[in-house]
Formats: sequence, C-alpha cells, structure tokens
Amino acid sequence: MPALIFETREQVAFITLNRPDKLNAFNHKMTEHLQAALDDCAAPHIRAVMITGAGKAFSAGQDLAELTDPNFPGMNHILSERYNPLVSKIRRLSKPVVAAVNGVAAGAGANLALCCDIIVAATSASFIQSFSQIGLIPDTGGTFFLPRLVGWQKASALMMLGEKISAEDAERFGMIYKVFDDASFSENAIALTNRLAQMPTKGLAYIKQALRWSISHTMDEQLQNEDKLQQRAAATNDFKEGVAAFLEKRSPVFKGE
Ligand code: T3D
Repeated sequence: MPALIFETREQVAFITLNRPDKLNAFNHKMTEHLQAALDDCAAPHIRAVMITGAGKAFSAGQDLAELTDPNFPGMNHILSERYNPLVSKIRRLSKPVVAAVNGVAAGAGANLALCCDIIVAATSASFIQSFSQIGLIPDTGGTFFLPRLVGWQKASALMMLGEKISAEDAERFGMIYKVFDDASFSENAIALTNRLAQMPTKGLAYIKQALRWSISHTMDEQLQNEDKLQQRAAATNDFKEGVAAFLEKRSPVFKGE
C-alpha cells in the first residue's frame, strides 16, 4: 500500500496520507513522498492543493515505532531533512493549500495542518500538541504558527499540557477556519478546494506572500510590500477579467494567468 496517494483532478491536486492502520503516522517513506508531491504541485496547471488523511485520522505525527529502528537517521536529521522542508514547501507554494482534517491530528500531523493556508476539520476531528507527553517540543512550525493563530497564552497551555481539543474548540480559538459535519466533510472540503482553484491564482499567491512578509516587517515596510504586490496583481489577466466581468455584469472566468 502506498504511504501517500497523489491524484490530480482537473486543476486540483489531492494528497492523501495513507497509513490508516497507524493513524497516518509519518514514516520516512511518507515524508519523502509528501515532499515529492508538494514539488509536483508547483506545476502551473495545478491551482489548488488539498491534504487529507485516509481512514479515521488526519495524522498521528511521527511514527514513534520508527524511532527505535536501527536504521533511524537520528534526531539531528529528522527535522532538517523530513519536516522542515515540508513546512517550507507548503508556505512557498504559489497556490492555496487546504488542510482537510478528517480526524485526529497529533504532533507533526497537527502542525503540518496548521501551516496550510486554510484549515477545515470534520466535527469529530481533534488536535493535540502531543509532543510534551513524550518529552519533546512542538516542531514542524508549531511554535511559529500556533501562537500567531490562537495567541501566546492558549498556545503555551496547549503546547505544555498536550491536551486534545475538539474541532469546534479549534474553530472557536481561531486555530482553524471552519468545521463541517462529518457526513458532508469530504464533499465540503473538496468544494472549497475546487472553488479556490477557480480563483485568480496569482492574486492568491500574492496574498500568501503578503501574509508571510507581514510577519517580519514594520507597517511602513508592509505598505511598500502591498504596493509592490498589488502592481503585480494588477498586471495579471485575471485582474482584467475580474474588472471586465464586473462591468459587464457576468461571472468572471479566471485562468490563473
Ligand atoms: O525525532 C523526532 O521524532 C522529532 C519529530 C517529532 C514529530 C512528532 O510528531 S512527535 C509526536 C508523535 N505523535 C504522538 O506522540 C502521538 C501518538 N499517538 C497518540 O497519542 C494516539 O494514538 C492518538 C491520540 C493520536 C489517537 O489515539 P487513539 O486512541 O484514537 O488511537 P490509538 O489506539 O492510540 O492508535 C491506533 C493505532 O495507531 C495503534 O496501533 P495498533 O496498536 O492498533 O497496532 C497505535 O500504536 C498507532 N499509532 C498512533 N499514533 C502513532 C502510532 N504508531 C506509531 N506512531 C504514532 N505516532
């Protein structure tokens, strides 16, 4: 069974973490395939990406059994070679990435979801910063994204206590965008991703870039960044189409150009 399923349907890439009997825990093969899949998502015809899990979980994080394997490369490699590149690839991908959290998301599995552009979850899904329960610190960008999403105090408590929180609480805390009912979760998550794929792709990429820059710039610098990115957005065919469609009172047809 492949550790990861990568499918493209029209202009959307669907990535499914696929070790359901181990709650889609990441082993070496899965992280390697996920890195390769994210590289493939850079192809211009892909305009949106959805990451989800097979079976009842999103991902239980690092496969803990693998840590005792004699071939395990060691702590000094695992983040720099496996997880950090995943976060960088998702954040630098010039198209939206949706985390469709279908079930429990723990450890690196939770934080992989948190670094995506839009996070939606099924009602029965849950999130756990489980690292502290085994003496580790949150990684895969967790210490960067979580305090920015929920604030310092909630992040600190969630990371130290390692408590499981429900999808509803995650939405209430601002950790995720929306919760969908279990019965219609997959359908709603796919519809959201398909909708993003029909939007002005370059404009969305510039939004992503502006948000990334906003973290490390002053307000004045960010005003200049907005100016720069807005000029790029205004030079796209999709901007012309958006304005023309509005004036002609019709629906726009964006091509991501
Ligand atoms: O060097 C480094 O490793 C640094 C990198 C760290 C990154 C990390 O992600 S560290 C955090 C690793 N993850 C965890 O600590 C979570 C461990 N799992 C759990 O706490 C629980 O499984 C869950 C709360 C996620 C779900 O609980 P539950 O009761 O729904 O399921 P379960 O019965 O615990 O698990 C079902 C099966 O999945 C079970 O296998 P079995 O007994 O049926 O053969 C269980 O062992 C397996 N499983 C779950 N999580 C992992 C796992 N197997 C390997 N690794 C896992 N992380």
